[in-house]
Amino acid sequence: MIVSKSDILSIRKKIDWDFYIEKVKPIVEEVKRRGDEALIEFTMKFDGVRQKYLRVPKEEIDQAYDLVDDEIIDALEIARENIERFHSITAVDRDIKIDFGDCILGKRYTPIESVGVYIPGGRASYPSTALMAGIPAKIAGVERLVACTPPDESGGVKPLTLVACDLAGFDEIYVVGGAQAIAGMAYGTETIEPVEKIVGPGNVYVTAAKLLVQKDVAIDMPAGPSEILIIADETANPKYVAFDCLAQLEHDPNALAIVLTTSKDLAENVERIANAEGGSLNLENLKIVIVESIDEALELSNKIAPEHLSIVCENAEKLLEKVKNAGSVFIGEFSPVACGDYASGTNHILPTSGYARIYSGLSVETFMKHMTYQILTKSALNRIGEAVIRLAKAEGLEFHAKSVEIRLKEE
Ligand code: HSO
Ligand code: ZN
Repeated sequence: MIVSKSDILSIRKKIDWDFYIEKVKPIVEEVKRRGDEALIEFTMKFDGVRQKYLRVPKEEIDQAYDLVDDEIIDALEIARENIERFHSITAVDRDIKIDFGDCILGKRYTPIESVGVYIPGGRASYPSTALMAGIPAKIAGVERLVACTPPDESGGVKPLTLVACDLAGFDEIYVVGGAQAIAGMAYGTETIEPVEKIVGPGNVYVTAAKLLVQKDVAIDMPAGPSEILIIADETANPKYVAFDCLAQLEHDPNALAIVLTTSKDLAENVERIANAEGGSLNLENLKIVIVESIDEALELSNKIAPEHLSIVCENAEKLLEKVKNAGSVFIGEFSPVACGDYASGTNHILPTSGYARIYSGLSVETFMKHMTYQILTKSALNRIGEAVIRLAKAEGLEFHAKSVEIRLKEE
């Protein structure tokens, strides 16, 4: 649908998080109180099955390899290799130790010890998500990597998801989904030891539960429906643009695809192809806007802060430096978002709903934190001691001042 510029900025539906947080509160409380029993009850209530087991046994994971097509395992291996390569090289978890002459100051990174990953089931069941979360976590050095995923019809986990989790390096896999899974990972039950950080996409209930437990554990970012924004000029191939939009829309009836183009021809062609090919999708959420210039498109895009930004126009790479807010950028006609979704090597767990203004996608750093340290010599103490004393006294903190004074006095 071709829409106006003014409409495009208010296109996203606002989610009332307080409403969903209230809904999941009793679930989280119940899991906190009754542990495994509550996990089983909520699973029967919401998923309509009883789990075969809460933790997937090792033999089941080993057997899963025989149940998955070898070609799919090969594809997972290719994806793993590329994700591992990119994430290892781009990890900025480098310890720094600076010698300032009279003192040494440094920064040291350490992994978060235990992390839980929510891997959605049902319509949005993606084994690829296990790779995207697990691989950077293991590169970071996370010791205990836990996955929670809702049960399938048989009360277990699909072999493909098990293989993906295993290839990604998960240490424990639990069959539980929804808000109850988040509560289980945050507070622990008889079977699940609590974790320190919870990451991964999920539906509104999962996300609301993450927002609720974040006073006690770290989380990555709130997740909303998937989005793509494509900036295109008359050189773009309308078929490629249309199919990238359809690929995004197939994620969810609420997924969003926006095309900002300087070409009326391209706009009409994309609309025509999308209508002809994407009949089963919610094409209401394909929004095409004709803009005056690529600069105007970039300005709008920066305001929207899309999860995926695709740039298909002349000098596309040059425009990267003008992009301020986006989860992941796809440049040129041979860079479909689907490649980043699976196998080029970048991450597909990205900020949606405009959160790209303040959050980044998952990376090795997501699973680390850093500490600073210092080694001061007496001469460093002489250099800054007086300033410390003065500031401490100005703040009325006598003992802060004294702790330095006594050292300065001692020769
Ligand atoms: N586009 C999704 C990720 C995904 N696509 C998984 C296919 N499988 C959110 O970035
Ligand atoms: Zn996708």
